Amino acid sequence: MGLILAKYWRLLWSGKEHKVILVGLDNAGKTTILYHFVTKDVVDTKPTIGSNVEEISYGNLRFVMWDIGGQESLRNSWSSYYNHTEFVIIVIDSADIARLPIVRDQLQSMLEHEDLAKASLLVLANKQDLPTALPASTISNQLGLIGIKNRKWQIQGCSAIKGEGLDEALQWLSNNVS
Ligand code: G3D
Repeated sequence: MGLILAKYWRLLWSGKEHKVILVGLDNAGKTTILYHFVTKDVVDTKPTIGSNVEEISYGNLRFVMWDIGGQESLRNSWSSYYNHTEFVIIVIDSADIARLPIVRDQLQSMLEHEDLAKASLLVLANKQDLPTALPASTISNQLGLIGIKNRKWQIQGCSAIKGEGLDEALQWLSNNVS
């Protein structure tokens, strides 16, 4: 009986776990955002070699978030994290205008991957505190988000350093869990 109850309890909880991958170019702010979700503080970050993973509770939901390294040499390994992903969060340095075409290409090839066919997409236009940051609407146009018809998507401006826009991001995830 104890064993059955333990199994039931595990199943109950496993049903509430939602896998999220955080991707984006290096320096976009992925790690800062991940640790803001965990601690609500700004932490010192180092470039992600491989990945960081954290579990985030929001209401009665549990998100398991993978922060995947964004340096050029690591981008080819992103697809090994795609399996069972419910949400893709792509983090963008809104002031890094020169690299937006790279982000657009990365995003397009991710969305074509069969393991992400059912994943919803949240674009975080980070570093909105910088004076040269493009607004989220301009980034949305440059990435061609309006053309995405086969999945739920959202773009959210944010500043991980100031902690702005991140509660809205978690709220969107929780409103769109499957
Ligand atoms: P990554 O994990 O995507 O590579 P990090 O990015 O989280 O390591 O952040 C890269 C740098 O951007 C860090 O600065 C971090 O403090 C900064 N950063 C992250 N989010 C914001 C933001 O919203 N606004 C501003 N102005 N800076 C941000 P350092 O100096 O440590 O390299």
